[in-house]
Amino acid sequence: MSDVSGRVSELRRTLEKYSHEYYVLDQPTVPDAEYDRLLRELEALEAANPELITPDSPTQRVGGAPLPQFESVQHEVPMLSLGNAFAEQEVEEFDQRIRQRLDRDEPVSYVAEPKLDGLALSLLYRDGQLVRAATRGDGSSGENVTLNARTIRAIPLRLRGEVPPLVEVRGEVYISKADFERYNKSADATGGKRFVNPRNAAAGSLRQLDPRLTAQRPLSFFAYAGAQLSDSELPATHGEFLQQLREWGLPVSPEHRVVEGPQGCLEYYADIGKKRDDLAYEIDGVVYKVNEYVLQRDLGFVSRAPRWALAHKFPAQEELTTVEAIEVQIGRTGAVTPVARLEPVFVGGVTVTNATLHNEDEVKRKDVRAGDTVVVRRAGDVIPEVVSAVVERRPADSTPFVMPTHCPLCGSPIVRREGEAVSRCTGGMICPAQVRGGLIHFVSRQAMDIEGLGTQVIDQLVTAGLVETPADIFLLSADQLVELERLGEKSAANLVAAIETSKQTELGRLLFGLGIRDVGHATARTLASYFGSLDALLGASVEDFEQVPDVGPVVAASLAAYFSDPGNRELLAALRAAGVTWPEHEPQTGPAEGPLTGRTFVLTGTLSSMPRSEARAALEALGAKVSGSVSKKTSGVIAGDKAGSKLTKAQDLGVPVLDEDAMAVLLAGDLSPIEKGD
Ligand code: 9MJ
Repeated sequence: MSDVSGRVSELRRTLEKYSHEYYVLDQPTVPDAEYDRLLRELEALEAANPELITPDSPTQRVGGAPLPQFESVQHEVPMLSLGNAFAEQEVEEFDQRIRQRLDRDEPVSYVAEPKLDGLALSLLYRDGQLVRAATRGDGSSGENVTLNARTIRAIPLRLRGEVPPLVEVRGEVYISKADFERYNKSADATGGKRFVNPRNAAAGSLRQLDPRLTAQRPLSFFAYAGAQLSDSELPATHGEFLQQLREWGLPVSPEHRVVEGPQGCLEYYADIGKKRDDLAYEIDGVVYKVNEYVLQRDLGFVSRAPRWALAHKFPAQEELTTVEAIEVQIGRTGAVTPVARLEPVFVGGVTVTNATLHNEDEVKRKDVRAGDTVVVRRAGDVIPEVVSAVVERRPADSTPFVMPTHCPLCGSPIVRREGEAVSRCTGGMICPAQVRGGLIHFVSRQAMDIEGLGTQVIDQLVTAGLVETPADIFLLSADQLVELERLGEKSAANLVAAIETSKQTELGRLLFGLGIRDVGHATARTLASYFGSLDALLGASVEDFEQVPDVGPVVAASLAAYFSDPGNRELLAALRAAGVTWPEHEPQTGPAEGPLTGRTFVLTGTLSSMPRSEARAALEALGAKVSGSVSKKTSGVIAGDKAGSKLTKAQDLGVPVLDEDAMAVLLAGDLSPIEKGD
C-alpha cells in the first residue's frame, strides 16, 4: 500500500512539475503524450485506491455535475475597472496627475503589462489550496465559477513554496489565437457553433454551467494582481509581486516590464504594438501601474478605478458600419471574390471601405446582405473582414446574396467545381480582369520585378490596347509610353530602362510570373533548379513533374496542363523572341538509386524516433520520393503521433499506413511493410 501511495505522490509531483514547466516557465520538457500517460497511470491508481484521492490531485480538475446556476460571490475587495486612454497625451496627463498628487518632481516608475482581452477572474487560495474562483461581475459581486476554473490547467490547484494563509490572485482567462483557430476549425468540421472572437470564446467557455464543457475548451490564464494581502506579505513593488506570483506557480505574462516615466510607458506601448501580431494571444492595449505599492496607496481610487493605473488601448480592431453593396472581384486565376463595399469606417488604425467576404459559402455562413449593419474587423496588417451581420438591424426588404452566374466584366459563365470553395470566371484570357491580374502578377517583385510598372500603368496599357500578353511588355517603346496619361518623358525612359533590365532574369522568376495554378515562388524556384532549362520543362511529363521534391499530383497536373497548352507555349516562345533570357543548366541528376527507387512516401504527424526532415532524408537516400500529399500512387503513409487528414485519406484510398517501427524496417531496405496482399 505504501508503495502505491508513494507512486501516487510521485506522479502528482511529476505532473505538477510538467504543468508548471508548460504554463509558468513556458518551457515544456516532455511531449503532451508523456503527460497524458502519467495522468492515466495516476487515474488508474486512484480508481483502485479511492482513499488516496485528494482534491488537489491533477485528476480532480474535472468533477461534479452541471450547476443549475452560478452562485453569487461577494468580492471581499472590489474588482476594479481601469481608466482608459487612447492618445499619447492622455498618458502624459495620467503621469502629471500622479506626480502632482504625490507632489513629486522625479520620474515615477511604472510596470507596463500587456492588456489581455479575456475575462477577469479572482482566485482565492487558503493555505495554498484553490478554494474559490469568481468572475468580476459588477466588481462588487461576481459568479462562483470554481468548478470551471479548476479545469484550466494553467491555474494551479495548489500554490508552491511559502504562501500566506490567505491569498487572492487576480488575472485574465483567455484563449490563445492558435487554440481559437483550432477550435473554430473543428467546429466547422463537426457543424458546431463557431466563436466570434477569442474574448467571447474565453467568456463563453468559463461561464458554462457544466464544468465538463469548460474542460473541453482550451482556456489559459495569466495572473496580474493580488488582493487581501497584508503589507508584511507584500513586497515593495508590483514588479516584485509579479515575480512572487510566478514563484507561487502562477503564470504571469513574460512581456511585462518596469519603465520610467510617461516616455518609458510610450516606448513600451510602441514596442508591444510591433510585437502584437506575433504574440500568442490577443491583447487590446497595455496597462501601466505605479510600481511602488506605498505610492499606489497614497494615490488611492477615484470612483471605481485606481488612480495609479491606466489602460492604454490600441485603436479598436472591430467597428460597426453598413454594407452599401456586395460586389464581386475577379482575380488573375478567375477566382470570384465577393467584396462588401462599406460605409467608410475607422478601424484598426485605418479607414476601411471594402472588406473581403472570401467566397460564396462564407457569405452564406455569415448571411451578410447589402444594407446590413456589420461588424468589421481589421487586425494588424491582415486584410479587413466582415465578422458578422447584426441581424436585429437588418432592413425588412433585404435579400440574401446570390453569386452571379456570369462574369460582370467579360460575361463568361461563372462556375464552381464540385468540392471547391471558389467560383471562377471561365473567360480566361478573354476576361480583362484576368488579363490585368496576370500582368500585375507577372511584373511583381518576386516575378519579373519591373520597377515603375504599377497597377495604374498596366490599366492604361491594357485600355490603350498596347499590351495584351506579358510578352507585349518587352516590345514597348518610350514613344508609346509617353502617350499615356500622367507619364512624363523621364518616367517613360525610366520604365523602358527597367523593362530592358528585367529581360535578364532567372528561370524561377519567369516560372512564378507565369501564374501557373498552384505554383508559388518556392515551387517555381525548385522547378527551375530541378529542370535547369525551359526546354526541359516543355518536354516534361506529369510523371517527371511528380519526381520533383514537394510537387504532388495536383501541382504536377497543373504544370503538365500548363506546358502542353499551345497558347502558353506560344507565349513562352514570344517571351524568348522578345529577348527575355536566363541562365540555364543541365537537369539535376535524379534522386539517389536504391531499394526505394520509384516509391513515394508521405510523412504525417509527429515522429518520436527522429525529426521529419531526418526521416525524409533517410528515405530519399534510399531512392524514395517524399511527397506532401497522398494519392492512389503513394507507396505508403508513415504516420506519427497526431496524424490527421493525410492518414484518413490513406485509409480511404487503401494506401498502406506505416508506423515508426515499419519505417525502421523500410529504412533497413526491407520492402515488406508496403507489399500488399502477399
Ligand atoms: C489585463 N486585462 O491584462 C489589469 N489587465 O489591474 C492587467 N488588467 C488590472 N492588469 C488592475 N494586465 C485591474 C485590472
